[in-house]
Amino acid sequence: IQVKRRLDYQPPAFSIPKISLTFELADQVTTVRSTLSVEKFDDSPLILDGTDLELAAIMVDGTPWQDYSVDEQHLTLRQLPRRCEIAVHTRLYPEKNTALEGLYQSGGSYCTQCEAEGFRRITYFPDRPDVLASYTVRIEADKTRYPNLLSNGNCVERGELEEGRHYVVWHDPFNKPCYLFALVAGQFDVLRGNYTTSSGREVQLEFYVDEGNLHKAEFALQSLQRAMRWDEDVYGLEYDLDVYMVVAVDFFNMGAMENKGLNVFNAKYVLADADSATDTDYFNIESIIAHEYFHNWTGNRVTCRDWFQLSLKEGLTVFRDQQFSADMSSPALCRVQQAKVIREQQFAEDASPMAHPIRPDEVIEMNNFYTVTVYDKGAEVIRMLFKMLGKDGFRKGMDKYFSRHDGQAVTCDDFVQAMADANHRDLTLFKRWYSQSGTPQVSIEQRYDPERKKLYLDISQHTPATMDQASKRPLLIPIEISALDEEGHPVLLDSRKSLVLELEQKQQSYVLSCEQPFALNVLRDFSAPIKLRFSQTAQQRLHIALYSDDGFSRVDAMQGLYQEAMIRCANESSGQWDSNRAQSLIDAQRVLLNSDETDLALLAEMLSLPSFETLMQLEERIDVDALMRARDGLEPLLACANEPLWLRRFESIPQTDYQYEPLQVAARKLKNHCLLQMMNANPQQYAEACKAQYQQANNMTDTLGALKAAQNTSETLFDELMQQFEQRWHHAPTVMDKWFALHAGAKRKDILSRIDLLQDHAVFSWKNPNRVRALVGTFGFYNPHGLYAEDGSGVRWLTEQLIQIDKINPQVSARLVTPLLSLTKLDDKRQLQWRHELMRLADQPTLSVDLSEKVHKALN
Ligand code: B3K
Ligand code: ZN
Repeated sequence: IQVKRRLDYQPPAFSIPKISLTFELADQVTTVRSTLSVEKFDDSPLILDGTDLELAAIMVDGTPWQDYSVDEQHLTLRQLPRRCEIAVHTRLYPEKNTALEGLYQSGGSYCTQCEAEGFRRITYFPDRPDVLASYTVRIEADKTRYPNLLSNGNCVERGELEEGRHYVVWHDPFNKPCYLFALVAGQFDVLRGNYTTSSGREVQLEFYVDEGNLHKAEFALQSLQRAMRWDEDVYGLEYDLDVYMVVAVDFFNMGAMENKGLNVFNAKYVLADADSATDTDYFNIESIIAHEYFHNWTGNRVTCRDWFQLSLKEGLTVFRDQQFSADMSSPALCRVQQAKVIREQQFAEDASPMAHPIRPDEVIEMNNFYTVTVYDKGAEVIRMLFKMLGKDGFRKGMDKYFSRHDGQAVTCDDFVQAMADANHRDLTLFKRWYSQSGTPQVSIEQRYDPERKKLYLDISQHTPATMDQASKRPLLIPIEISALDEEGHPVLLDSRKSLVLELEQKQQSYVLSCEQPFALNVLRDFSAPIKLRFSQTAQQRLHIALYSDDGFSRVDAMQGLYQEAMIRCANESSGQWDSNRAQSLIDAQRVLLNSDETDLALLAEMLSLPSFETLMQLEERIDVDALMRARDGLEPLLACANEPLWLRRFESIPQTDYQYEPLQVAARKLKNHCLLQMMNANPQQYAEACKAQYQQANNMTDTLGALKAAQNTSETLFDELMQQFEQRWHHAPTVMDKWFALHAGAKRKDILSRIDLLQDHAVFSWKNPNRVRALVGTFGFYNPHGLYAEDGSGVRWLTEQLIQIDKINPQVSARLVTPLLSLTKLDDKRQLQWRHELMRLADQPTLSVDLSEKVHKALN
């Protein structure tokens, strides 16, 4: 096992300006003929990457070449002339490829996934992002079974071959790294659209979907058109080819892939209609379609020098898709969801053996670093820049970045430098966010002097050691702050409605002039990915929830209230509630339920408890049982206390013709939360209402709303509705994923035997990552009762599945192992159980590199 280090980077000693590839697709075996034009800068041997390839021939400038050697990972060619043409023929077996990396089969079609290092599974090549080449690709296949033959760029030739075969030739005029290569062959229905760029270029938009699914791709097509317009409006970035293709496949390891001009998508992020997709599905489709499109500039035109720089394209592109989603839907709700991801998942990663900076220093398996740290914390780091430089300053920086680096493979430093230069700002200290891992803890102490009308703030920061880095230094942390008076009106701070304090040192004091504030609204807009310690009374928190003009802060204030109460209840009375303890929460919810709040989505968020997974991140060690008891106990308590109000709100939201639009989304969100609370309060009484909603639902959001309301409140109703769901949807595996997930997330004694049974379900398949994630992933990530079962049965079950999955698809097993890595937070007994299971994994004779990197980190 080999560790790669960021600081060991060496530029390539050659260039490959051109590659031409011919794929002969045939049953069982595919032949790949590759011709590389090579220019060497010195006399060292040419080392090409290649994994699991069958080498058939090597020629240099047309004659067979003998001076080479091959091992498991490389083809090394010696004594080559400085300029030459190397032809390499290889054979591969896509049908046997269950890892879904390189060339593989999905359903009846061929497709590829090359990022990060999958191209070496297709042909011998320097599989690194800083080797940019121009690609010409010829695909040959049976014409009836594979009428659609696709690759990157523009189609330049097509024709017939013998024996019912045909061929198509593609040329991509833009130089690209091999991770952006793609090939697809199959039989699809094509939804066509078009787009005219602001400079008048006509672009054909094509969505390739399984036969019969055309109407389900309409929303994705419209999302693409919106994203194309948005990137022109906001960043002045236009599309650069004549055609933009999106292919939806069922077998895919993640969400989607931004291959130049030929995106490959997990079908669940392309296909939607009201009957089968939820509001969240629609949101995700729009945002992922945009994300992959935005990569055309941030990722493809300007790419990464090496994989340690992954956040260069991912953090930035996530930030861009977040901006887009905010413009298309509810900005406040978006921000709330983004903060949730950071607090629930990224903080967990920081606290785990997989802790790493957004620009990692050491990597064994690159696929293990497509993480919430690189992506989402990476986006938060970009967002902080945006906050500090302002909209116009940020845009100037982006313009500079593109004018300097278009067509290049660059580093995170290059990006920050462009931002710094365009704004004449020294960002040296800011760059530390790229090299330091961990979650900063910021504490704020406040004092007000009524005579001088001065607010004194003492702010300190401290980042606890992480498993990858022992010592930490202060960071540049922007903290956005405002204040409210007793009536809920804004109080000016230094004559401004809100301020961004740029904390730079371990400890800093601020003096702000202001009239007597009643409540301070700090970390507005989640202005930094930190944990904040700031003590406030329940009254102050409710005040912010009611009157802040920042949606994130309103929800955050309520979350703070719930969290504090639950943690205290867990620590002081081992999770048992008495009526006093919950009273301020009940009162706050009553005020909110009675308010004339018009943003129903925010209202729903303010009325929802933080997830158990978020609570886990609040303290260094957790009494799982007490905390779970506290959360489980609080839900029905709050539900019962305001029962009539939940019902009234529920009844106030009528069913309408389904549309995916912000107001409707918000109303459904609140309605379904109310239904859940009604069922929490009194399942007998509201079973009929729940059932009625299920049966009358005209959209999947309401269908799922009913199922979730029954999931943990009434086993009989849940089973009855789940049976109906299965009858209606058993023919649609992607929809059945929701059903598998509902089963796997249920809190019930017999959970393990139920999910064991489900593995034999006709629709289930170990080879399909969506199915496996729905069943095994949901259990591991979102069924704390199952996972933390005292006898260790949950974690044992998860381990057994991982052993099996790892033999099929290491990327999937390495992702699903995540819950097993967070053991240090647990009590001694569970730590032992967790360790035992990790050791069991480590002892597997054929553990994948992916899984082994994580397991060994956790055991160290
Ligand atoms: N760039 C791809 C992710 C590739 C993951 C490789 N294991 C999708 C995206 O972030 O847009
Ligand atoms: Zn991306």
